[in-house]
Amino acid sequence: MTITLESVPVVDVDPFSHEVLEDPLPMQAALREAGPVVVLPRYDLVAVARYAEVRAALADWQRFPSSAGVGMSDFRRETPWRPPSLLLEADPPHHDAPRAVLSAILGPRALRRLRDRWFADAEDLVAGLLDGAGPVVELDGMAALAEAFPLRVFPDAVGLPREGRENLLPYGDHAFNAFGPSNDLVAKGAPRVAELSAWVGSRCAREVLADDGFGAAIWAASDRGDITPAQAPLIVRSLLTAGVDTTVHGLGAVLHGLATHPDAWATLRARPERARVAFDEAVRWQSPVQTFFRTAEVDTPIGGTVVPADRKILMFLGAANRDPRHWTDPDRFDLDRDPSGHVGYGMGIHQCVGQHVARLEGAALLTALARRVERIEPAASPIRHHNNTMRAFASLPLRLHLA
Ligand code: HEM
Ligand code: OVM
Repeated sequence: MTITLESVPVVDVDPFSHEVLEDPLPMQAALREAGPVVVLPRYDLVAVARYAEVRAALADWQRFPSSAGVGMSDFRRETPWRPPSLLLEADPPHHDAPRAVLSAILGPRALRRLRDRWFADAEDLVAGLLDGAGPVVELDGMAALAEAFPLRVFPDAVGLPREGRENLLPYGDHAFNAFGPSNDLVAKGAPRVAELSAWVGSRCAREVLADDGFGAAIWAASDRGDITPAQAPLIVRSLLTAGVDTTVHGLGAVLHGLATHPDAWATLRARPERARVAFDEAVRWQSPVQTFFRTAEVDTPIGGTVVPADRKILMFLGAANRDPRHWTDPDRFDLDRDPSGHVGYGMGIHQCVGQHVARLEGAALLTALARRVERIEPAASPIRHHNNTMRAFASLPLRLHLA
């Protein structure tokens, strides 16, 4: 039996309101409980919040393509705020070559040459904060660690010149807001969009990029004919858009998890090789990227309901990652669980191509901290940063008891 959209549960919630962005968990539970498919009348949207349906839709790029945009805006009817991403906002066959090029450049094999340097950089960052201090150090985990570390290693790895790096976080923040509705968060970013876009665009050129970074490797792929020279700068742009804010808030998530779960910190201290699992569990638990949209290509059933062709579908990755139908004790940050299969990096052909970079940053920073910190606890309540797509922190006050 199939149900039409007219008879699915209606949930009158604005997922992009400040109230929900401050704490999305009650809304996520309500959406999961309402049914496998719900309608959000506020934006006349179809939404999916259960693990099975989110995962299945993400895996079905033929019926749920990305080229109409993975935000609320329908690129078939509205002009995107910037030229679409050649990865995120593309379908096969156009998606294939850019994806293959970035997968090789950001894959585990290619990252091996960065590992030692990033681990040493993390030790150095932590030493700068802790040497000569103690036995107790208070700091803002966002500014001092979660932002400082990616900004120290990632732009260098891309081969970006120093000038203007302070633009990276504001640009990424706006890009992630722009997947949502044109609300106050988008309006807040609007005055700087032209300036930030011009800066990012200028940094994608071959001449400004160091000759040994990810950026140069993308341009080298165009020399080989794997991609065209016209595609290269847009693929560099993907790194500059998706590569910084994501790991900043991923690191914020894992620091928050470890500070609020002393048993998890004890496990990490005893077994620092668990750092990667800790980071992945944090990506499941907080889901730094909360949502992405798809568009139905044809009338397609989801959980027994036919979603009509051309409808935008809001996929709640964060809700799926806490669905009790799939996860045991989903709200618990737990280093003893196997978080694999979570959809915090997506699933299918668009699954995060930068996930090995993100994990390496997580492993490096956590390993350095675990060496020197006996105990970590919240020094005050975290302050959330509201973004239409990211679950983010503005500040994360921490108290570190040195080993
Ligand atoms: C794709 C999350 C880090 C670059 C994605 C997707 C998610 C995601 C959910 C899937 C989008 C979709 O299905 O529509 C995250 C999270 C990160 C992270 C949670 C950190 C914890 C990074 C980093 C980079 C990056 C460090 C770059 C170095 C990309 C790109 C895509 C992508 C280029 C598009 C891939 C494609 O469409 O084939 N990411 N990401 N991400 N991510 Fe990440
Ligand atoms: C991109 C991209 C990929 C993933 C996330 C994202 C702003 C952007 O290719 O530009 O968010």
